[in-house]
Amino acid sequence: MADTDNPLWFAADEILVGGVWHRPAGEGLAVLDPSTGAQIATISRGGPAEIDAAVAAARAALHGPWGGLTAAERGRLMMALSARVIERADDLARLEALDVGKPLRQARADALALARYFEFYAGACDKLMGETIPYLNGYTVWTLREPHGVTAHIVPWNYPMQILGRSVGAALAMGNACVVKPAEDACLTALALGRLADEVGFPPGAINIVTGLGAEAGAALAGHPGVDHVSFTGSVGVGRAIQTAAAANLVPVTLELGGKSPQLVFADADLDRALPFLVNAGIQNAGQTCSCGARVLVERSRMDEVTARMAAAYEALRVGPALDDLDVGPIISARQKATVEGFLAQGTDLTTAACGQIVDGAPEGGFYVAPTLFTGVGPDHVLAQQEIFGPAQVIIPFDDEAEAIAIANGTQYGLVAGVWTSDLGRGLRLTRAVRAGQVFVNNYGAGGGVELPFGGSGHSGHGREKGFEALYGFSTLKTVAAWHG
Ligand code: TXE
Repeated sequence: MADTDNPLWFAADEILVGGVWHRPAGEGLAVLDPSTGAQIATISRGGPAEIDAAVAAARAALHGPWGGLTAAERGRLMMALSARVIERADDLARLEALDVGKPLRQARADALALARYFEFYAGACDKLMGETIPYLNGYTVWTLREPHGVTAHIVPWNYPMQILGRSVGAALAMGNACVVKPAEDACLTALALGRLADEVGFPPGAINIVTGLGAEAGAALAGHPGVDHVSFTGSVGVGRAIQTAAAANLVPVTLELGGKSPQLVFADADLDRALPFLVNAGIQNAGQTCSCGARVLVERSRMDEVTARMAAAYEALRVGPALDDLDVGPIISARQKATVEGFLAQGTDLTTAACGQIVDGAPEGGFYVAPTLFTGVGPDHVLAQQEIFGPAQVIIPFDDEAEAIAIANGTQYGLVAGVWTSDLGRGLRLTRAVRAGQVFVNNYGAGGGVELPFGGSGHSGHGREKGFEALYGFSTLKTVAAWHG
């Protein structure tokens, strides 16, 4: 640890409003370590009053020092924050591992991704330009990209650092002032980021962070009349509630609501290359990943081989405490563990191809679930249709390309798809035919590059985060027509 052996080097029960850290009155909320079930911190239970104050502080920042910065100055601050995150990457990783339960190296990758988002968007601050438009004689017409104003960021618990980086990074780059409501199950790294932003000199109110429950602080933020844009990543049901709340104020929303993403394996696929991707896309972060490659669709002639090889990989998986840095950590909470187990119980009459192992000595109170690979699952079965959000995948055979496409597109989601084939023509055809916001040919995830726009359609939500595309979402366009005769 840089400062102290205590992984929490700041007061977790303080919230950040207008550049001031303070502790709201009232009982806080317990933060549990999913690896042990033990309480590791208490956070504040912010509510409508704290959200009101944070929105007002963000508005004031737009008219204060933050709003007065040039784009290049914003970029320098963001670059400084990126560098600070890299300096503290080990501390942030440890904090995230304790808070979310993700294996340490995955948590460290998330910290570096957070830094990379700020680096990418720092560089973009002064590079998004308007255009001039040829028009009637006597007029000069041009467009200006402007911030929405106050942006709300309601963040889930599965990738707190990455999701914060992609959404707050892009919003700040465009000059918005942010109000962040992290997930009650995992908000320690968001609070840490607020501290680091202070250290590098972010002006008061540019980033405000209010912890609390979704139904209280989250709902108050989503429907707040002082908010100009809402960015949400989370469940379909809450996404719908947020869009409804934002509709009252007629403000735009970006929704990223997860999926049931297919990985299509054709008979001519290079299985040696595909296999690690096929498995990792299902079990990374214990399957609690919006882009989880939960459905593995395999051309029938190679079904047995893929099943056997994936089963062998599953049997080698070791599940245990985050700080032991094994293949799979615990599920975030007892509630989510029960949800995942409820899904798995619906597969007991099916063929279970393989299970991973929870290591001996894993703490009794931890929220562990053994990774499970199912075969014999029809495309319409609940396990092949609904987001389990746990370490489980289904393998489904198909007979030809048309059937593969029909199964791939046969859910309400449309977030990500992977296509494995050595026929480039087929690979390209599939990129068109599959309903998804991101399609990967002979890979899955492309290393999670921050440059790649991300988002979905249908129940996966709408709008795009990441890449340059996010900058359009976090800004509005003003057209200016000047008559000069
Ligand atoms: O999510 P919630 P939960 C999916 C996944 C998972 C399921 C349930 O399938 O099993 O959702 O997870 C805030 N107004 N994903 O219940 O409730 C909440 O405080 C405003 C997919 O934990 O959607 C948290 O900050 N905000 C996903 C955030 O919403 C509200 C990531 C997400 O919590 C609110 C997470 C309300 N009424 C879950 N209620 C992905 N796409 O990656 C809650 N929140």
